[in-house]
Amino acid sequence: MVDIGDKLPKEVTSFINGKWIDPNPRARRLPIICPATGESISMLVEADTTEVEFAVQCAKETFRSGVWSKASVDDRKTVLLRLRDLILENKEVIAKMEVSNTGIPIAQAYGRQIPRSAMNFEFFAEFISQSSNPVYDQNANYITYVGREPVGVAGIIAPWNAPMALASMKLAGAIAFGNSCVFKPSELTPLGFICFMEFLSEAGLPDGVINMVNGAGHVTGAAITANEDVDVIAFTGGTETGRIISAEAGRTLKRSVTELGGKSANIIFADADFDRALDAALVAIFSNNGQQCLAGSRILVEKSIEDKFIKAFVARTKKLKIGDPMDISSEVGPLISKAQLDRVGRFAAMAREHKGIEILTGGKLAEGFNKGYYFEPTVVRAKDNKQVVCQEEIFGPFATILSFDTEAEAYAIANDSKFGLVAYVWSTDIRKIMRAQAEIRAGVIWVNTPLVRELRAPFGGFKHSGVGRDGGEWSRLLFTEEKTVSVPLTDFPIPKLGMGG
Ligand code: TXE
Repeated sequence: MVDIGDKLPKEVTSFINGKWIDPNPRARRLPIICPATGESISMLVEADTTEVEFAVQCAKETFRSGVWSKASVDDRKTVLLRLRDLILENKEVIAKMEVSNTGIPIAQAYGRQIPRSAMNFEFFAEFISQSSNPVYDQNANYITYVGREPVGVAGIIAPWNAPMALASMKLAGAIAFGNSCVFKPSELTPLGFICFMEFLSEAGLPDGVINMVNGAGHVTGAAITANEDVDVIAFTGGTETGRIISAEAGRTLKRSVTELGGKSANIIFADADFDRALDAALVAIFSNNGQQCLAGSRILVEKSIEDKFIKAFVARTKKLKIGDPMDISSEVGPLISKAQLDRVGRFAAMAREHKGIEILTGGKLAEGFNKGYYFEPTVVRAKDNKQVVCQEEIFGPFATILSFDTEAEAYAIANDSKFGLVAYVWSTDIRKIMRAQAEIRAGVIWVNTPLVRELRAPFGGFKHSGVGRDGGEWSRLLFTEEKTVSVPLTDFPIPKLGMGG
């Protein structure tokens, strides 16, 4: 067993140009809280605008030096694969750091978060070695090809709900294509990255390619987005923050991709494989403590199976094992923060007071915990999709069940949302499935499956769930500039100007 005690620094500073920055005595300190106890386990030393500027300039100089931006694809691939190996070799310590800081049950950190983080590096290592660029040879006088170059300095701003898995997708994409990065984890969850930063040079990544700055969004994050030398922003987080970041990217003319919230419909038709749909509905809303953008938080059940489904779903929800996230048998851990706990509690209070909503289980703090941010897995039945619990992203272990009579009604409810990230569809009728995927306005449709991430395919949302996509080719579009090069094949006639007498 790894004890993370000796890995936990008293203070977490920024990591710039291959080194931890000495703590600035005048910098603001923010406590890093363990959500299982509510206690502070370390302190974050906030990077101000000057420190962010220093990180950006290091990233820019590293980029200009060509040490990484012009490194061969084979060399970049080797480093990315080594990073994958280091994550897997050190999975125990990374998982524990991450869990101590996020409350994600450790079985899910081992089963999903850490393998996914490693896979992100492997995927982009393979991707860069296999991708090619188009050549246009239709014009007899020219051959025109499209080259690609890294964009420059990528600003990567990450959320707290799946810190390593989500940030590593952006980091791996950015560096695979030769960019340098200034990366800001959520101020709530920097701990998983402590070991990771130390692996960078061990993997052979030159200093200054990945720089990490720590601090609150409106201070450190805003300093990244406002910086004119940051060329591209990759953001995952809340919709309101996405709005601010997109506006700032527009003002400073940098490209950006935003992956935001969701209120995804999980449509279960009467002809579905009931047992699989039930298992998957639980996974889709209760894994990661319900704190995931792709959660199947609105379960739409066909009327004829409604009673049967609700009975089974509620019975299983009541049996979920809530507990210390470090315990391998825990299925639901604490929420990330007191603020998030209060937020989920407010939605439960609203549900309790609303005549059109029935709380079927949960709706209150979990019993048996005298500390930490534990909320009881909650299931409510709503009569009308217009109600707040059906419209807002609650981001907690909180499922809302609605019923429908017809296909048209199911699609109308699914689309009656400002979000459009994911939709789940359960049916054994292929024609119905094809109609569903055509009707539903969401970036990802999962048919008869819970969460699956195909990294080659685009991931992202319609409407308020974000702008842009990532994954294989879409990450390449984000993190590279295209350069169209035309080369003549013949001495075609060039008009002769200035020959007049
Ligand atoms: O996220 P924020 P919050 C949703 C979820 C949650 C809500 C709010 O509904 O309840 O968002 O969560 C940085 N300039 N999701 O407020 O603030 C911030 O420091 C630059 C969905 O905790 O968006 C952090 O690093 N950066 C979701 C990151 O943005 C700024 C994941 C995300 O935090 C900034 C998380 C600013 N002005 C929450 N303000 C998903 N899509 O998976 C904040 N940040």
